[in-house]
Amino acid sequence: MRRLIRGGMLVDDAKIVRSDLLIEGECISQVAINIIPEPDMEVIDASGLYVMPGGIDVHTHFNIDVGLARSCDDFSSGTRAAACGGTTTIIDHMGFGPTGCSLHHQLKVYHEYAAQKAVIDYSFHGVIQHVDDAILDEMRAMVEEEGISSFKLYLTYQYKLDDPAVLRALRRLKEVGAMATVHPENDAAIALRRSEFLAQGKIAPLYHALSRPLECEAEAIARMINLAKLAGGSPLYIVHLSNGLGLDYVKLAKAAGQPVWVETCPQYLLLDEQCYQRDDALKFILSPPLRPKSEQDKLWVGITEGSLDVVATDHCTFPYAQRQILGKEDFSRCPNGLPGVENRMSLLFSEGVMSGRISASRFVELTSTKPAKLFGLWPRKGSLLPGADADLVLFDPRQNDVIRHQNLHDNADYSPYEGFVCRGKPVLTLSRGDIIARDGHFTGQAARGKFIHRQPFQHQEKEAQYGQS
Ligand code: DUC
Ligand code: ZN
Ligand code: ZN
Ligand code: ZN
Repeated sequence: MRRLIRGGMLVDDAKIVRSDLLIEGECISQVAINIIPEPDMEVIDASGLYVMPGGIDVHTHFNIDVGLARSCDDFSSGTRAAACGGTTTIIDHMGFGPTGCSLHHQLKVYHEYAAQKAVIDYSFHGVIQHVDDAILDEMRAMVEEEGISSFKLYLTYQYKLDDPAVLRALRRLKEVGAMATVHPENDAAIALRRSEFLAQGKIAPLYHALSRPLECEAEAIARMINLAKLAGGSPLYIVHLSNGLGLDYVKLAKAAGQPVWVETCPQYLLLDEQCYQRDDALKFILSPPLRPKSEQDKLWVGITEGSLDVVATDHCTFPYAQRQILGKEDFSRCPNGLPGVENRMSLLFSEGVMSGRISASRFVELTSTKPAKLFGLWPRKGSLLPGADADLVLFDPRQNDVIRHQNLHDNADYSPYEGFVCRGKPVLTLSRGDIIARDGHFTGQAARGKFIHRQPFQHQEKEAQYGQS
């Protein structure tokens, strides 16, 4: 099967060129100014459309049990929603398993969750619940045999790691060619503040935010950067950055040549702490919490100047009905997380590209190419090079789209972005050459997604540098 995408504006992370693109089977086979259609080619007219690498969302939590509740999107609903919004690959986070369980135990659980369900290609980040010799020994096999080349360290929640455990993990991850990703928040400071608020009867959602101020996050970012340096310069990826002070610490480290990268999410760019004054404030409980509007502006500077590397979602769905039951009497009983996997591409296209803050190439870098390079997927994913998987999203800048939860495909009962007007719309999503979504509806086959065996980090770092030169 050959598909010819004609007359579109092809966008990669470096340039925009009006060009045609030919797909043969699952891969891109040719990119050229004028490809003559042949009888066996299905022609897709892309005039007026941006043709870009499909989105890569490296931060989702399908099926995760956070103790208070289990998130209600699985690999079927979550990846369908992703596809409808122009995302063609996800890296989900393995959730916590039984105390003391091995890395391979959780990998098996997650393979079972995803197989026969995912409709787009996928991988997993490992999760380091505890550190001992057995876990450290397993890491190499995870990278070399299982294709899992990144691991999450939590500094808060049930399985938070202490500094010696973090140091030991970072040293070994560097050795085996894996990226450490971190949820940085100072758990002890948060626990103290939370217990003080609750003792005073301060149970409203606003106190969720006040119990974890930005200093808790920024302190933990600085600590992780220094521990990564002490570990010999292990590669470090900071997830869901919500504030400017944390970004300043990252910029210092980057300026000193330390291998540190940072992600933010649409909610931190577009929503702010005013949401905690609303009657439905429980809809916005997540960690880190939403910040003052002034922090949004600092993150947008990072997006435009290049110090922020990736925009992902942290998609983690708990319905409003459930939040009300669990969290009405006590903010700390409300499970944390926001949905958004279907809206990431549209929101950043609208508020980034259409608003004139960033170029379409920078959009591709943030949503697809950089995550692919950092997490061992490039150039198979995140590129328009011949030989790459034909994972594409076609955006129409002439169409507006109003976000309504009733039109989304996740299992939530609300959208935090309800009523938001997006300028520009993903009108076609292709995954390995298949048309899997059109005009916001899923058109692909069930369970067609494949597990992607990712490359070790070291290898990708070299390619990434090569690609940027
Ligand atoms: N924060 C959330 O709000 N939800 C899931 C995990 C996380 O770190
Ligand atoms: Zn987190
Ligand atoms: Zn997360
Ligand atoms: Zn639909």
